Amino acid sequence: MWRPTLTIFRKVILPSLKENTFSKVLYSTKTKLPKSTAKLTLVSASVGILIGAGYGGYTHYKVNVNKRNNVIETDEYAFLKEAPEYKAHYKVLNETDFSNLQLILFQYRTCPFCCKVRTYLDAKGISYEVVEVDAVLRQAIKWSGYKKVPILLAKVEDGYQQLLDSTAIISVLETYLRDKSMQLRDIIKYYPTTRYTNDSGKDVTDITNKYFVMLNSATSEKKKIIEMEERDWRKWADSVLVHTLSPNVYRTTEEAIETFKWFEVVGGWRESFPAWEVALMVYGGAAAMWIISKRLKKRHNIKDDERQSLYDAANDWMSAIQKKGTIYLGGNTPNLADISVFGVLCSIEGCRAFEDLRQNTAIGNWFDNMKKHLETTKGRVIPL
Ligand SMILES: N[C@@H](CCC(=O)N[C@@H](CS)C(=O)NCC(=O)O)C(=O)O
Repeated sequence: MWRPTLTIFRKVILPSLKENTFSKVLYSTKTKLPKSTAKLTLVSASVGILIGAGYGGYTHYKVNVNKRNNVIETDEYAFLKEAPEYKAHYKVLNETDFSNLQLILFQYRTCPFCCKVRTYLDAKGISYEVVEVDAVLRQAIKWSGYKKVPILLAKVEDGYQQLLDSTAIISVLETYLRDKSMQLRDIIKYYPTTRYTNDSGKDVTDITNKYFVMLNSATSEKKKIIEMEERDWRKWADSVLVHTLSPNVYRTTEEAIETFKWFEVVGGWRESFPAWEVALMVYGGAAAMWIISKRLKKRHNIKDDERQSLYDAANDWMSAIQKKGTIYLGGNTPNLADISVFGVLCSIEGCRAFEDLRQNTAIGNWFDNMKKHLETTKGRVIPL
């Protein structure tokens, strides 16, 4: 479940939960309406959602209006003297982890950016704790000024250092692992956060240098070319591949519901929320995302046949690897680009779109090799 979904949850579904009217509509439609009317139900639910979204969007605008058109360097790397109160859901423990890192990952289970960070930690054999953030209230990250996930909290000498943005997190940790003489708190100085207004008039936070791993020693020309290729594919994962996901997994109302039912299972929603709220999240979320995905499709120039854009992306990636004649883009072991592409794709692993992707492109082989590789590097999962 990624960004637009969550925004809908908070700004639309949550207010409607409070008012308790919208929830009644969705709850009763789930249990009583015959399947043939499901689409109609979704459409009417969506109208309500859009009205709510309009309100949510307006309040958001009011809060941020003063910052328009400025590029501001900010300090979002909160430093905490003590760990915030948190409840980890599980930990990944790797006895052979010599990184000296103590990490807590705040995540949504099926967010592609969180999947990227988990894939990185698993590929490097790092131990970490995982806190599943409730997508509606986001209580678990209230301590942070940063409103998105993933957030990684790293224990450092005199406290806890917040790291943010999946790509920056990976670059910061990779810089540290390559030269442990540098402290995380010094490394983040190479990755300042900036806030600016993008072309659509939206305030966004970004991190300078986030695709760069900082190296102390000079590298050969040959290595520089390899590193540039790795960076380019990491960027591609964030700016192309990730945008093919929503239009595909929410392509039809049926697929959108299927996708949300998969979120429900892997996210353990039934264990965490009452049945009526789960129904609301599944059917309300599916309705909202079905509509929003059409807008995203236009915004990101996804083809009329959305599957084709997904297949094209997979084919581009696979032809880069095939050109090299290696198992991974990184050769015999995955590099940061392999990790990023795998992370993004495994966020839709349980969806019909992913099954179609396997059937219609050659990506399945590479994906399975990645999975096998990660089984050899990842620690044991210990439920808490
Ligand atoms: N560039 C960020 C994007 C993170 C992101 O957009 N996360 C989504 C979840 S998939 C989120 O937290 N959205 C909440 C919101 O936008 O309010 C990264 O790579 O970590």
